[in-house]
Amino acid sequence: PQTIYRKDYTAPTYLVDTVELGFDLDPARTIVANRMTMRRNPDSIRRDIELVGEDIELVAIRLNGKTLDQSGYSIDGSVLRIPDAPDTVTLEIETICVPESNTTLSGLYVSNGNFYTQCEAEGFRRITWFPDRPDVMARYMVMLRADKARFPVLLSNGNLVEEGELPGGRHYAKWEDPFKKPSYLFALVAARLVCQEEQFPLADGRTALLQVWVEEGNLDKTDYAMQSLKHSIRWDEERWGLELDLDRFMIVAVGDFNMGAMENKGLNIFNTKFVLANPRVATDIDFQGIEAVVGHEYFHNWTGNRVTCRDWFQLSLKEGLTVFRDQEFSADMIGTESGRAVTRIDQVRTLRQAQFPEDAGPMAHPVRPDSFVEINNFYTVTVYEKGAEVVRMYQTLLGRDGFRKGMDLYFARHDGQAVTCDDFRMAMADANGRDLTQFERWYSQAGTPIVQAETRYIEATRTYELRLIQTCPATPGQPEKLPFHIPVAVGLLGKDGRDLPLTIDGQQKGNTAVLELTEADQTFVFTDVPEQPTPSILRDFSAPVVLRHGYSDAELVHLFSHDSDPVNRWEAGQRLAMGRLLKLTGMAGANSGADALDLDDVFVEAMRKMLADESLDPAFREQALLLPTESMIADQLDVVNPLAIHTARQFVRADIGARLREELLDQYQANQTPGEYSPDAASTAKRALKNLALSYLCAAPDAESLALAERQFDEATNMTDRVAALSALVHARAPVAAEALQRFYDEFQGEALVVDKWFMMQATSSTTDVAAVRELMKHPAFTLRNPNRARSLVAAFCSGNPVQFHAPDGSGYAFWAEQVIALDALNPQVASRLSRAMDRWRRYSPALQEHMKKALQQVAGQAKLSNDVREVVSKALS
Ligand code: DPP
Ligand code: ZN
Repeated sequence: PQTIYRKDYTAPTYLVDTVELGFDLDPARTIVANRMTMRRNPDSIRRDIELVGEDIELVAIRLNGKTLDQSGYSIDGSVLRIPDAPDTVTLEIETICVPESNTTLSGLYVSNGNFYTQCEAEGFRRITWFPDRPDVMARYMVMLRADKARFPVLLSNGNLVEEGELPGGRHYAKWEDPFKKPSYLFALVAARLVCQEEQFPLADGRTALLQVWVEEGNLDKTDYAMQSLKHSIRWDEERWGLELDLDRFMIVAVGDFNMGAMENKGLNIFNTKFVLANPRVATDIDFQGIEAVVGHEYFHNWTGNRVTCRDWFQLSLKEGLTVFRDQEFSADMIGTESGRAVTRIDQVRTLRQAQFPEDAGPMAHPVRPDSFVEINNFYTVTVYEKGAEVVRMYQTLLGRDGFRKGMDLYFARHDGQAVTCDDFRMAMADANGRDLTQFERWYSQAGTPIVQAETRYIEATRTYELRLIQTCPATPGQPEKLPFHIPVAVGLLGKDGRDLPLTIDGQQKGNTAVLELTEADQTFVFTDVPEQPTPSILRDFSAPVVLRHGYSDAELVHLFSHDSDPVNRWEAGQRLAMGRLLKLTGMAGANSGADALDLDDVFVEAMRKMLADESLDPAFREQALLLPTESMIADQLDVVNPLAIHTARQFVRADIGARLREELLDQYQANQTPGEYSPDAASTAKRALKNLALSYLCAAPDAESLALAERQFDEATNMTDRVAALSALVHARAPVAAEALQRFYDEFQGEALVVDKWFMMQATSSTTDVAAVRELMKHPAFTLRNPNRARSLVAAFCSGNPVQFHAPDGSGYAFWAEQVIALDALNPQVASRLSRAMDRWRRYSPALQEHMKKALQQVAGQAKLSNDVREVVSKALS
């Protein structure tokens, strides 16, 4: 496969002004007629018309009305070239595709008998020949024709301009999108669907028609998506002054979908997982996910669609920015300071759980990658979540107002354009009169920077020195790194736990100072410091780095009890926990068992105090009591022993469960949410703490705790409580677990998203071994063809069940290889995600490595393999 480099970017040879698309939709044979008006791009050095196409049959091609025979064009792989074309042309192309056999879910495909499209990143070329690249922006007119009985609803981007009947039981609809857009934002839906709709007033006095389309039978699950959409529209108006630019905005839910959702102009297509919800079938986390993703896709209308990416290397331009926007939206929707802090803590957990490992593994890449084989492999936590951190750092450095000025300038300069990450950075710099040259390294250098902090208090001069030393580990292709521009937010706690007012260079900095670390080694001096303080460094997680500092337990307990910055308060607890978990992991590895393990009082008492502190938001207490995950622990170790990690973590959970039993029971009772279910932040927080208490109680499973879980399972009136109870029973290996699982399945077998939960819960239970997963795969409800289902069992096992996946005999890895190969034949994107489960294989014991390498080689040795999977496994092996 061919590697594509960012440095090789060249402008398109021809620009497209208008596209008229005609679809004669038939699952077995869809005819696509494409008429483009094109003109030569004065900025291009090459002269041929260049189009790309994939898996489509070319029927005819006409240039300015004249049919081209084979001497008029050439096809080389996926590229079609027409030499010697005039400066302006009308190009007409007729092609045929077969949606019903398109299992890749990219391009035009059929799901449950209905037509949908997915064109990002390069799916449009599977529909017609086109300059399928984001810097070609055109106006689209779309005519859809289909059988009326089977496909009563015909949708595309923009506005409906005409619809009517056709002979033979067919009908048509004509759609026109008033905005020019890149081809990846094209969409159509032809389906038997129903919708919830309403007219919604916009800030400028117009109204827009909002619709949420679902399959019949799901109309009782669309309220929350609709409400989230309205909140999103309002929030974008209020926080950023950005308005909906269309008269109509549609969300369509589809059960077979590779990603979470897609921001097609005016016609967002969503994985059902991020639309369908009611209390009976969806958990609090599902509701939060819907709000975030509805917001995310809606916010793309400005950050992505109106201003789009010049090329796919710039993906984070829209994704990092839009994730940042959806994060801010979710935080604002909660509205409280503590709620905002909890969303921030969640973001930090995601980074540590998924992005830091990516940045330290074979697929490490900069936020703006320099090369790729398959762009679909770069829809990553680095581009998305680290990209969002990079955007957040602008706001930290420039302040909220400065950041807004930068956003305004960005839109003023680039509305309607396809631009780069540099353009965004320049808008931020210019709007604020700042030099952000060095900041560019956040886009170009991969790897998680490490900031080492050393401190010194000089009593005689009442000064406090904070020395910060930054380094960044080597990553593939980048052996050496230059210093980053890192905002480090710092506070100093006095002995009474209160913030000391800060003075640097004679300037008052309040309680938190944002230091700008730009050198490899830099010392900051605080003056007028009355006593030896405890430093609270990297408040609010002000940069995506690893902070190292030799904190004593006493200092950590002090921070955990008092830090006014909730993120660092939480962080102190994580550090206390991680220290214990690492020590216990070492012991469990050496003794191969939990027998000799022991947990100290300092830690247990700190947790006890936190748990019972009713002055704190339950959501914060839940976060503070959550231990670092097994993968976060693994990330700290040179040689990973999954069983020892699991044993150590389970021991800590059980020990907390036993020793804090009274307090856990108290909180379990105190945080009940009787009455009608509501997914609001306060109720969600209570359920989270209550169910965390339940899971701790069941980690040291005594009969009473299991009875509590069983009762909760029986009496639950919402999915959050039901699934929490079931999960506690399953993970505790309770005698009733099997029967409860069966009852759960029987009750919810008609709800695909709940069946996914049912599979996932079993896949991630440490009692489920490979043989049991194979057994589950024979269940009539299982299929590899549906991405959600494949992820819920196969991927969940490979990525979320470390003990069984890493079974010493290598059976987990053999299973992985088999499934990657099977999935790749159906859906390379889903297969490629699964193939990432082996990313960190070099961190395991030599015996495990041997097995893992064999499995990787087995996949790499397949004659027929997608570029997607080949890129991942060859990078892992290289
Ligand atoms: N649908 C994906 C997202 O919104 C890709 N754009 O992030
Ligand atoms: Zn996005």
